[in-house]
Amino acid sequence: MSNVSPLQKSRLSFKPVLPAVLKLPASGIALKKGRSSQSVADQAAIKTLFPKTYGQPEVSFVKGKSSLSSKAQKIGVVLSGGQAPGGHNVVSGLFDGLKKLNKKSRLFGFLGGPSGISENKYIEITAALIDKYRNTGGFDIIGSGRTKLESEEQFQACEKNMKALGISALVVVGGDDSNTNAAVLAEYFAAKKSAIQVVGAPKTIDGDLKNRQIETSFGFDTATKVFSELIGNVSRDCLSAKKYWHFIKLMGRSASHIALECGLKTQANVCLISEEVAAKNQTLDQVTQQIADSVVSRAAKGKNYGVVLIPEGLVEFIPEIKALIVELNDMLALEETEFNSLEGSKAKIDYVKARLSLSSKTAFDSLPEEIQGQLLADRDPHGNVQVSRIETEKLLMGTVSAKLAKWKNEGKSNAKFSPLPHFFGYEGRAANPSNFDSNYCYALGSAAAMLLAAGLTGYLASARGLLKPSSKWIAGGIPLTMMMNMERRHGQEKPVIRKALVELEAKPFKFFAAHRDLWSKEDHYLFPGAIQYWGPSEVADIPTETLKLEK
Ligand code: FBP
Repeated sequence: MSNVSPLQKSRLSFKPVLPAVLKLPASGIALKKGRSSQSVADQAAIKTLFPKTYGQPEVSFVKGKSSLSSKAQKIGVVLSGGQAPGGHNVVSGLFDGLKKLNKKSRLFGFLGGPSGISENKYIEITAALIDKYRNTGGFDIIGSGRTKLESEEQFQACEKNMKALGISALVVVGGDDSNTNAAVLAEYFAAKKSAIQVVGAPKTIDGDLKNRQIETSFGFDTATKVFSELIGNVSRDCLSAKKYWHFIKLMGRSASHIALECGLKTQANVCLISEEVAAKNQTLDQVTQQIADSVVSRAAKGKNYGVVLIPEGLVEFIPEIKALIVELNDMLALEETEFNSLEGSKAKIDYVKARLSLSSKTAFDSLPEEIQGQLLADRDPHGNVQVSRIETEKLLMGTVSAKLAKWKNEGKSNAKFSPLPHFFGYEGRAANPSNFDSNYCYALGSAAAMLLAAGLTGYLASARGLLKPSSKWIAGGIPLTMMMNMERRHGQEKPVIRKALVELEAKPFKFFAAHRDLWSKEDHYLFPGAIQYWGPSEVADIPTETLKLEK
């Protein structure tokens, strides 16, 4: 028996279509520079922290006389953070781009994420190796990790290891936090007059690394297609069995882009948007009421079933829980050693209860013990609560059940309610990339190779005009500092790439808001089905609803 499935075999031979300019011989690719840039906010602070890399211009590649270096180079690449479909194509696009510039150039992959650089764990990425991973999902070619590189010692170790290998540039494939690290590293190397360049690629299924210059992060397209297929299947099951309410938590960390995209694609009965909850200052009770209202109004029509989509980060946006989390984050950062020395969940819960402000203690006390424990679980290396570990779907199943029981006692409703929890996240993160993500990632990798050949550092590779066929995309680079602002992390103000949350004034949310009442009361489910790789363009190249509506 073969060790690859027929689909795997076929995807390995798929040839991504590059933006036309990147298909030209390297001697015909010129660099076009825009105006000097400004950070998205806190300009003075960011400029002071990034004196060498602040203010660089946006750049794009155009047909013309090349100023790209074709010197043979050794380049490092690292995959950072959560998996996102298409990561392997960033590596293959980078590999092919480097070889196009000079056949003698070599690519090294640091193993297991950023710690691979500081700990000197790497492999050489050869043609034979990359050919096994083209157009495949996952990050398994070199693995990934969430170690944050931030100390002077780590930077020195990275520099020493890369110099020993003869590496002149590093490509960081990561989300907002990892690319913030990339910006800091680029500045560090530039300030030390070290010749090591750093370029990033915008990765994350969460869709929150986007802005006026970056239209979407890679992986969002595929992951939301996988989740929407599953949600569509669950909705069809609802229509058939007519007996369950499915509470589906969807990955996405703080931002609700994934929930909104899946809501638009499947027209589920309820789709919560954390950013709206925050804007309306909705309490947990009000969020509960919104779902319970849908249960009751559907029950009145004999529909004792439904689908609720819950963004992973919801709890961080419910005002009383948000304030609680901010307090907990600061407390756990400042009192880390003492807190970590406590044995068992009960001792930890008692410890924080004794130290919380009155309002946060009230919010904490209102939560079931399981959720309390989840809120105290380890922070990620960037100091964030790991929202994937908080079972918000179960929390809401409980609060909705309680509200319906209360209404029953009061004689207000007798709705049948049988809820089931789901969490879709890991199911979509390592999926075979869609045609869009295959092309997008390959273009990003290729653009990264050209940015390095142009001698640039502190940039994020970009491809724009994404609703057009990939041959028409504009490839280039965006200065990392342009996307930065100051935010509170680990109890301190830090320069970070600004996370893009769902904008309530933008078209995707407005379209959703205009239709959700109907979707809540009636059965207007859509069944997107599995990702298609062949067939008519309207099914094989279907863009995200978010991108379509935004444009
Ligand atoms: P990135 O931000 O690194 O792309 O990760 C995205 C994500 O999939 C989130 O949606 C989720 O909250 C988190 O990773 C889960 O992290 P882990 O893999 O550590 O469980």
